[in-house]
Amino acid sequence: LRYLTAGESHGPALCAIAEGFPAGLQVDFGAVNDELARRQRGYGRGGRQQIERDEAQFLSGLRGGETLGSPIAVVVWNKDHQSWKELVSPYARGGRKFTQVRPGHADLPGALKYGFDDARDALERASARSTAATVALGALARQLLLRFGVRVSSRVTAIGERERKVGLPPDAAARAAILASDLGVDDEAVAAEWRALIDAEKARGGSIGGAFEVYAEGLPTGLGSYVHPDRRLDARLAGALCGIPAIRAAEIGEGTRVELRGDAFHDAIHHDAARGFYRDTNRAGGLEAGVTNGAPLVVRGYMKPIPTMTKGLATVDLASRQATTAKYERSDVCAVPAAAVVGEAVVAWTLADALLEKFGGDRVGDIEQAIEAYAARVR
Ligand code: EPS
Repeated sequence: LRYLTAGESHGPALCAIAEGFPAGLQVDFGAVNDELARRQRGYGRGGRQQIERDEAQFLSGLRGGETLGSPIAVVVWNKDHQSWKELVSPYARGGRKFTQVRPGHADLPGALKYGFDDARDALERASARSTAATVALGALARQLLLRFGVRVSSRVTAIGERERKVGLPPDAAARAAILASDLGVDDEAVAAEWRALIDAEKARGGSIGGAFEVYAEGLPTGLGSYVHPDRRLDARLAGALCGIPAIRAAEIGEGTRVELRGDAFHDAIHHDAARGFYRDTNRAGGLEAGVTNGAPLVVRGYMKPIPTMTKGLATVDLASRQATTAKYERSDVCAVPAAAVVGEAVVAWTLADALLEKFGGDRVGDIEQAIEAYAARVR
């Protein structure tokens, strides 16, 4: 299973092609668009989300809503392109050059690497707007996983200095609360605190980061492998999370709890006939040696504050090499709730890939049978 995305933030569209998706999945298009809408929400977002109403338009790989095993192409059109079509398009280039490069964004390293005198040539692609395409594909992976009883969810666990790690997938009531929350959290008191932090940051002219947990319940034991570093599912998940713009760290389970000793850290193993092998604790986050162990997957992504701020940081002008302040362009003060939705998408994709590797990937019904036979063996 593999995919590519393409598109610029203010270009005509974001698009993606997925290859290796199995045949026989009836896709719920409404649920795909629900994921796109979730990605657009969140307290602290900027003006762009008022302009867009992201919708996935599928071009290939399905017939009558059912996947065919052939490449799936999907487009999310940029409404805002109407205002930018003379500035950013394969056919037009315009506007003032962007030279007051923002520390923390792709502006300077991108311009130097590719030889641009206008940082827009880098920043348009580097923008997290590209994650709309990722989420459209992630929504397919999530539906595929659900078909095999695997549910992916998330919650925001930190905004700024207020971290509240949970480490447990939300139950049905908590999931509903998280979906309804503008901060992706099932605790309104915490959300109120976080809103105040975001408001204060907006007033300062700054930006604020945070963290989120992504969960997957119902995973079969044995996805991923320990036999080689690039087959370890923990490494693949960390790579997927750190591939999201602004994500600077990933944690598997309680992986950063370096103060715990071995006997307090590892999850004792039990067995009974009804449940098979199980653990009462889950500090491993559902992964041992890069392999799923049947416990819920728990991974965390940490997002740095967005580099675009009304309070421009000290920088150097790309053209004159003179000291200046960074240019401000419309942006978000906080996009952590959106990053959590993208986190779900990339985790779902990575898990779907690992699942197809283990159980084969042509047709949904074949995979289902393979999973059942395997589940009986490992019990
Ligand atoms: C984004 C759209 C962008 C930004 C944001 C993500 O729209 P615009 O640049 O038109 O405001 O709001 O991009 C960034 C945070 C960034 O640093 O580039 C989106 O749809 O997610």
